Amino acid sequence: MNIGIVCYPTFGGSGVVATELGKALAQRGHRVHFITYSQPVRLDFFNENLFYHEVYVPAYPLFQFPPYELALTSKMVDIVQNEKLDVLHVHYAIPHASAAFMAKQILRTRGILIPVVTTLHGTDITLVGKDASFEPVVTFSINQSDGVTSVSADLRRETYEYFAVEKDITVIPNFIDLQRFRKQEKSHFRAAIAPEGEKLLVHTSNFRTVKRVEDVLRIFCGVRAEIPAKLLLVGDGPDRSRMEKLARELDCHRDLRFLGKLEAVEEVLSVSDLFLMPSENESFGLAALEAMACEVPVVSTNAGGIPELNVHGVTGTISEIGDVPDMVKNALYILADENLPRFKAAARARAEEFALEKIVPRYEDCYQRAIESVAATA
Ligand code: GMT
Repeated sequence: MNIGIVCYPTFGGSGVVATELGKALAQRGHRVHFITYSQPVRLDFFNENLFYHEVYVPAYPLFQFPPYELALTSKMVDIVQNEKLDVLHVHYAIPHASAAFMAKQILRTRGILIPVVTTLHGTDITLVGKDASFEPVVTFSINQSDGVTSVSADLRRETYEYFAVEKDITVIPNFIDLQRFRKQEKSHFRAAIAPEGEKLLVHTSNFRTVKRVEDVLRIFCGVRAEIPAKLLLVGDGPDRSRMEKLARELDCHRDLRFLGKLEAVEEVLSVSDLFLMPSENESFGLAALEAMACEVPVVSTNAGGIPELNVHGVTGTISEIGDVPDMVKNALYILADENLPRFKAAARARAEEFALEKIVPRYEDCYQRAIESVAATA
């Protein structure tokens, strides 16, 4: 197939999923065209089946808000027509699904029928999409898509609950490249970070409010009060400097490290014992899946789709959002020497259920169904 992928080319989960999907589809022989405003971070190599088309928004004094959606629409029209795409797959509803709808209408006037598949990733529904500023457009463009997928059953439930969506939503969970995300031998790194054999806790996120990084610090303090432990924080975002201040106030700053936006997150996960995900909202929890693939169990909340990944008492534990004492208790239980090996093994085994090779064909099926449904209307 000749596939167009539209996504946010950032460090965020939706961009990562879109990019990894495109790479996997290219490996499977499809031609994949990325249409975004900058080169996706994980797309920095040559592959004969991968193409990148940059969306350029011209500056003009009249534009207080540059009309990205229009430039994106025009680029989609251009690429669908000239590269003869079979399907357009847009990740994150806002504004990609509505831009795709407009592109589809323009192409129809040129005698081209392009099927559109929209993947809902989370905050496009749970946070931003619900806002009255966007809701009518989100509802309409989801209903106008020829295929709709969501990354968890919980996100599908929430979409039906808050939006007048009539379309069938197919759940296709996040997936993982088990070759890249596996426990690697990095004992020198571990010795440098935890020279006294301390337990290593880790958190990776975009440091936004929904991640509740404050709870990460408080859980860590609770654990460190009982056993020797260190904390690694990967990523960056709006709450980072507030968290640095809080770490000093809690007097745990000497036992933790803010590592910033690391590309090779699997190296940090390889030396870690426990992943903390106290999120308030999490449609799936790709960061937890990456940890589990590296044999790191997860202490998480029951937010959104996390329980569809993390199995309480098996691959980690689940607590109520904000219940820091419970998460401290659970962390200490998992980290106990008699429990940790079985949690680690179970985390990896669970991650294997989300192997890229198992999940990517489900997107191919979805494209095929969308292509057939549009052909049937011709
Ligand atoms: O985690 C984030 O805040 C980034 C966000 C995004 O849209 O890039 O991630 C969302 O999509 C990921 C990939 O499908 C999911 O694994 C994350 O759980 C989801 N984040 C939230 O729902 C908060």
